[in-house]
Amino acid sequence: MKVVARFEVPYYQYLDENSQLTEKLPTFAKDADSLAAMYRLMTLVRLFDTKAIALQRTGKLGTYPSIRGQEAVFVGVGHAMHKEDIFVPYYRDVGVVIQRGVNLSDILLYWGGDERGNCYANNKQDFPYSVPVGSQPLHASGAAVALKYHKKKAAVLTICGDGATSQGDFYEAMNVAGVWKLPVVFVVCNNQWAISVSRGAQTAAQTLAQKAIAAGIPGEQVDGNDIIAVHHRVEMALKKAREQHEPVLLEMLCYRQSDHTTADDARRYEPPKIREQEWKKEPIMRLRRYLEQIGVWSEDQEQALLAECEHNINQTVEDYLHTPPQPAESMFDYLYATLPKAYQEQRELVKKIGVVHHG
Ligand SMILES: Cc1ncc(C[n+]2csc(CCOP(=O)(O)OP(=O)(O)O)c2C)c(N)n1
Ligand SMILES: [Mg+2]
Repeated sequence: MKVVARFEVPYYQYLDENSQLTEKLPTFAKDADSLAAMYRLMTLVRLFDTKAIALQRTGKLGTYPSIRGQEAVFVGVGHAMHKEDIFVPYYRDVGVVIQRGVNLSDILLYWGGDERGNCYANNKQDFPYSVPVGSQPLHASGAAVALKYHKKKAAVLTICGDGATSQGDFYEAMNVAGVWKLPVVFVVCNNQWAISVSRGAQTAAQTLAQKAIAAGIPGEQVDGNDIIAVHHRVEMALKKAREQHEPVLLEMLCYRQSDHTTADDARRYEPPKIREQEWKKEPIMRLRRYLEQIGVWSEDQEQALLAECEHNINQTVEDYLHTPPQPAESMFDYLYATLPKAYQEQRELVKKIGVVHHG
């Protein structure tokens, strides 16, 4: 017997759960303003998330998937992307899309059941939210083919969950990215759950990052609660994708500090105490303590930020609640470029009955 190949999966962390540096900081993180900007965004996302759940609980929003505890993954990714890159989201990506010109009120509109919220006014190049699990990596590889064909100096980035990595689509997307050398970055938000299916029940693979190896591309694990690590690895990955057409898979380790969506009740399957233990690693307090240590954040700034976020979110909710609803037949208008005949008849029928759709 001889060994024909060996593979390694690196793990990246800069700021540990006690807000101590574990490595020399990457260049971007020496800019305290940049870190403070990400801190502000994570805080906004968390408060928005809390408000969205309250809206759903009071009957003013449809089913909503929380990003509580996973803010660093999404805000870090969004902050590292360039404007000309293309983003292919799944459904937890508020922290990215708000950095790509999407209004918070559009996000509420979408989760209120109004597809106009998914037709971003200020961003025509990114893909809309997509709920089918595992569809996003394939779309991303497809978009990357287009970028390469047009010789654009840009990359595609997509995010999916840990559960999605069990789908054949996920492997197919990475395989084609590897063999055709596509400018694409695959990010997995490993929040340890696919609804009620735990990470351990999902796959026997030791890491999700190693799934890249079969496709001939590198895979890395990243502390997804450390926004410095998230930002840095995404920044490096995008640079390689843009300049050398080298795809990569980044597995972001974090924890879902919520039910799967507002339609779920995790008490039925989540072992007790895990959430509390994982909370010690959560990303926002971790960065805040670090910013305080280096003297760029204070209690006064914190209070001012909370007031500013509250004001913005209240305004957003007002905008959302005062958006005139679409007529009921609009439900037929967003799936097909040309509506098949059978649906045309149904559309006319709904129009005649005149039901009004209330978000
Ligand atoms: C193709 C498909 N199958 C099933 C579902 C139902 N579903 C919605 S989310 C989800 C779990 C996804 O888990 P994961 O990929 O880990 O992402 P997370 O929601 O945890 O971020 C499932 C099974 C779906 N949306 N699409
Ligand atoms: Mg998951």
